[in-house]
Amino acid sequence: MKVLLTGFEPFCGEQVNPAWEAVRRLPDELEGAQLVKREICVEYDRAPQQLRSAMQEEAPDIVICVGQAGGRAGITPEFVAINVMDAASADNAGVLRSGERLISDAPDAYFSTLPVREMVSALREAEIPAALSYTAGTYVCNCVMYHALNAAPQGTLAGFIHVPFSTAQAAARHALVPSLSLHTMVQALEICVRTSVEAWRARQK
Ligand code: PCA
Repeated sequence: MKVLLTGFEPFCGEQVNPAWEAVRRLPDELEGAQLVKREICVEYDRAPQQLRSAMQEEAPDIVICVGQAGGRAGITPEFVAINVMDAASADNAGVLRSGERLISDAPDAYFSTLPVREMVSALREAEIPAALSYTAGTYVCNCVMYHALNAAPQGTLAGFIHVPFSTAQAAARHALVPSLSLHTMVQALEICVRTSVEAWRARQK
């Protein structure tokens, strides 16, 4: 079986995106599952295309997209993606969106099909701060999560996890912001992959 993981390029003036930095450090195999990793851009128009092409090429059983949520203090699996783009910041192509739907004739929202509650429990069990999040925002992360769920064939688990700033990003700032080490983020993603693989296998029985 195959797990597709995506992480974003840096955005909003940051030098790195801890989401991609953590995703690219994951092993190529975990729990007997092959892990395929892709970096995607922070652009409303191109990011969904990049994700959809990767999903078509790889035909994964599980899709886990990962993004940075600066200011959050732990790992936050996302519960829901909503059909809107609406952010004060422009994307990396300079595009601003204010209230447009992502896909005009598609549902208002999709719930994650990843085992988000089990992920949060397993993360806490491993002493990694984590909480379920009920908003993935209205910027490119929500956009990618929505497209992942819209594109996922029946039986494919898909969803999104936000990670905080890395300690390196936080240390580069004068004001204190919450952060986790990349090492912890990699550990956290491994736990999330394991939990998802278990959930996928349980469904096959
Ligand atoms: N975080 C942004 C977009 C890219 C990323 O890593 C977001 O939360 O929408």
